Parts: sequence; structure tokens; C-alpha cells
Amino acid sequence: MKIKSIKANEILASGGYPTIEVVVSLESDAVGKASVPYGASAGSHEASVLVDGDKSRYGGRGVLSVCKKIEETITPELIGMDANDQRAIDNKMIGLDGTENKAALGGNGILAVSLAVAHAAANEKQVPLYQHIREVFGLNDETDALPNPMIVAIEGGKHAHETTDLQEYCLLSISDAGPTENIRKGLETYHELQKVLEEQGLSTNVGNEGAFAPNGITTNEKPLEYILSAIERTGYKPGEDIAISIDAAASEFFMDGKYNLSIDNKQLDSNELIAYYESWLQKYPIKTIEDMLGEDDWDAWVKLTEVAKKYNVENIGDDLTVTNLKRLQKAIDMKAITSILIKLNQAGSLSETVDACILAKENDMITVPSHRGGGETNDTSMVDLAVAVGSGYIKVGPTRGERVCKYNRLMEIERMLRS
Ligand code: 2PG
Ligand code: MG
Repeated sequence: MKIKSIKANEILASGGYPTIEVVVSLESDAVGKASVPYGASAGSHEASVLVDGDKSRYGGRGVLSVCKKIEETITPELIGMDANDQRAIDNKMIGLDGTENKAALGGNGILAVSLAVAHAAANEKQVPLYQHIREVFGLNDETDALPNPMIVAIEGGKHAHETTDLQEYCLLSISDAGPTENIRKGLETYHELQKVLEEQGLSTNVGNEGAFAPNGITTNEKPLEYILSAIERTGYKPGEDIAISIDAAASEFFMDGKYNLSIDNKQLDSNELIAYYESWLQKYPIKTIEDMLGEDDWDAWVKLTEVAKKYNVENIGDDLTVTNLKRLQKAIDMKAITSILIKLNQAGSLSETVDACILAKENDMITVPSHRGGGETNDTSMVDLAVAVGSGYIKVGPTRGERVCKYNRLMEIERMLRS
């Protein structure tokens, strides 16, 4: 399984800006290809997304210089290495980069190579990627319980204009029927939501992630009402078949020491915001909440976890923990979260991402691999990762090719496992 060649290409992500695709070929002629996404509301502690900065191309957001670094700096070191030894490959690149956040070679460049190597090795072995990941990282005890869909239904924040301050309101489709059926139930509810919004005179144009992004929505609570109504109208049991999850992406509306909920006309401190959220937990079938507080507001996170526990709600860290072992360990030590969002490109390599998932599971957390809001690609590695590590959910938007390919991959895996 020796690596023979590595090619890096500038391709387009769903946001219309470039990203990186890498093709790895082995001496056996097995080939692996992977591409990486970028976020719209990226946390400031994530692995770097390196771009050219050359304003004459894509406003500075080209990635040709990153492709060059892959071919000139990474490739010569990786040629001849064993593609099955994912940890050695990732450690080599981490060492070559030498910075805390992969600022030298780019988290985007390193991750694209890391994933393409994994795909090449899986192809060589003729096993699905999730099985290869299990084998490489010793995850063979994982059961075949598959993740359920967390379907973004209404989006605002940085993902759309003139909508909610909070970023995402999702349908958590959790019946015990398995992901294919749960995807169906979630999408039926999403389509009913369209009618609910139309009856309210709201537009049903979609945002970055292919979810509704209605302009002129009057409060940050309204989406919860609309979604609950859609669940009821579809005939599913709120909280049993379909629950609600929220991702506030609160760092985006934290300014000058206050959380600025502009459409509610409220400027709240952490305690007031937690009390406001608690009123929602009392009223709606909410099962998970994510990034409800700023990415460095640690003490408030601890308080929110205590509140969430009263309602059996999982408190998920995303910008807080950025799929980073050190920040996850801090969150564990402080009891700041109960579950964690997982994004491969926050970590910047497959090995580090799997390690974060393992640490989370050891601490009884649910892991939730997620798409990105800014620019996604048709790469579905995050789904195989979710299956490999036994994640509880995957978070993905409901429409658009780069989103539904993730659900299609999950359904394909379910068919493979059940046949
Ligand atoms: C999030 C993600 C994906 P972004 O915050 O969870 O939904 O958004 O990629 O913009 O950070
Ligand atoms: Mg988030």
C-alpha cells in the first residue's frame, strides 16, 4: 500500500469559492479522492483554512498556493509511505506543519491529503471507508447502530440574511426505525414546514445549507413554534419521532460582553440568555442544543449544562470545542458540555478527529459529525466517520446536492449492513 503519487486540485465548494481536492494513488494503482469544506461561522480556535490572499483571483480565496504546498512540501515526504498507516501519515504532516493550528500548510490541505489517503487504502482493501477507519483505529467493538439525521430546517445567523439571530433550528428524527426511515420522516416534516411558513406569509427561499431562511421572521422563538406545528401536522410524535435541536452559533451575536438578539430587541448577559433559553426548553420538544453561548464563555457553559440536564437535553459544543483534544479535555474537566459536534476540518486530520471522537465516547458523550455552512463538497467521508465511531447523529441540510449526498451515503451504508 505504498503511496505513489499525490495530486492537489483547486475545485469549487457549494459557496462558489474554491476548496481543495486531493487524489492519492498507490503503487498497486488503487486511487483515493477527497475534498474538504469550509465554514461560514468558523470558530476562532479551528485549524486554519489557508487561502492565497491574491485579490486578483476569487477575491483572495483561491487555494492554488495550498495545492502547491501539498505537492512541494507534503508529497515528497509521503511518497513510499504505507497508506494503511494513517496515524504515521497524519503525524508526518502535523510535524511538517509545526504550528498549533496548521497555519503553515493549512488544515484544509492537510485534511484533504489525510482523507484521500484513507480512501485509497480502503479502495485497495476493497472495504467501505467506515470499515477501514474502524480497522485502522481499532474501533472494531463499535456496533452497527447507525446515526440518525439532524436535519437543518430553518437557518439564519451567518447562513442567511435578515432572518433569525440564531443559526439553525433542526429536526432530530429519532424513531427506532433506522436512518433511512428517519430521513423520510424528517424530510416529510420539512416539506410540511414549507406549508406552515407559507401560511404565515413567510418566504421559503433557502440559505447556505439548503434549509428555509425566511426573511422578516419576528422572533428567535418563532421557528420553534413553526417546527412544532409541522411535526404535529405531519402526524409524528413530537419528542419521540421528531424532536428539535438548536444551534445558536452564539459567538456570532456576542458583542461587547452581551448577547445581541437583534430581532428580539434583547441584549442579554450570559445568565439572562440561559434563562431565556430555559423558557424554550420548558415549552418545546428540544433534545439537543449547540453553541448556545460564546466560544470562550466557559463558566456560562457549565451553568447551561446544569440547566439542560434538568430537561434531559444534550448540551453540544461546536465552536467551543472545535474537534480539538485539548479543548474537549477542558470541557470534560469543567463539565461544560454533554455532547460534541465533530467537524473533520476543525481538527485538520482524520487521526485527530477520530481521537476526539474516542475521547468523547469514553466520557459518555454523543458525537455528531457535521457538514459545513460556508462551502460543502460532494465528499461524504463525514458519514463514514460517523458510522465508524458510532455517532448518535449526523447534522446535514435537507436539500441541495452537496447535502443530500450525505444522507444518500448513510442510506447506502444502511442497505449494505442490512443485506
Ligand atoms: C455549525 C456549522 C454547520 P458553519 O455551526 O454547526 O451547520 O456551520 O460551517 O458555518 O460553522
Ligand atoms: Mg455549530
